[in-house]
Amino acid sequence: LDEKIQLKKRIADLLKEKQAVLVAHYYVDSDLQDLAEETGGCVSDSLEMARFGRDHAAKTLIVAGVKFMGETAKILSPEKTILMPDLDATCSLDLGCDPEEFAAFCDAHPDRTVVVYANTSAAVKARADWMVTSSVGLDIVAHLHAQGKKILWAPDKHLGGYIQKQTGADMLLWQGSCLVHDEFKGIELEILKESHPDAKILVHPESPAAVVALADVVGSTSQLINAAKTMDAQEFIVATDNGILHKMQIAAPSKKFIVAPTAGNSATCKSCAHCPWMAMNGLRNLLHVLETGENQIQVDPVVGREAKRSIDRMLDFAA
Ligand code: CIZ
Ligand code: SF4
Repeated sequence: LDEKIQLKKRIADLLKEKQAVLVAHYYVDSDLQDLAEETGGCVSDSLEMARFGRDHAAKTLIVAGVKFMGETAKILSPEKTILMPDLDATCSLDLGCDPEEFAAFCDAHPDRTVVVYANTSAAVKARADWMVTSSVGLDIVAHLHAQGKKILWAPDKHLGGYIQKQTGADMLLWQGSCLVHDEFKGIELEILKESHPDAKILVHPESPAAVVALADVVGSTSQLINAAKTMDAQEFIVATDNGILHKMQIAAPSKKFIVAPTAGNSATCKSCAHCPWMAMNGLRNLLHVLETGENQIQVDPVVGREAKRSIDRMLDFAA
């Protein structure tokens, strides 16, 4: 414990000295989330992380999250130095959407407006017309659908399927998935709900349709935290990465939060439903990159400029 306090103190001092700010995702370790808040950084979803980093005066952003978040920060702020605690922290959605295969898919469907989720590489964003996050994806697709546009969606099939159902838009879906959310199971959730009849079910739409169907609230991480705070219930079952429980518990200290069941795990599993790549972010490797300046995120400037168009469209829409 003492060591943790010392590490945090050293990191806080270095952040100041290097005019750096820490931007952390809700899914990373609670120590990093707390540190980001204590040092004037932010803890948020990928949309707010991108906005905060872009608008902050710091020369250096430390992005505690996964690779696409660091890349998005670099694309929006090419003049800033972007460091990440571990450059191997990636995402199954990003890995499952190879830029060349994706470009071929787009080329085969030139009549469709290309909408991609934030969880993709810079090259995939560069090929897209729009980038969206889960907090605005539904509104943007509804907007495009109202204009009579047909959509090519990538990479998350569950999120795409959910948006398709909600909006009625014509959507052709890439078949990617998040390895964390894909593990939530409808049947186990139904059984758990039977023993917690008053609990409200909060679901991120990267989860399978059978899980989404049982939800009281479907939403992005920020929307789910807000629901945890404002809904009139004492108990919640949460189907998203368990890192989010830290923020939910702070937002609603008297309420009880349970992680939704995953395949082969009991209802009370505390360590399941956690992204292995988010978990690569820790105090030690964060301190190391601050001390050494290692692990800089680079994005090819031409690719970055192309990707920025699709990101800016979303930011302008959501403004
Ligand atoms: O699952 C993720 O990686 C999410 C929810 C990212 C985000 O939009 O904050
Ligand atoms: Fe990707 Fe899923 Fe991890 Fe989010 S939780 S970074 S979508 S693998």
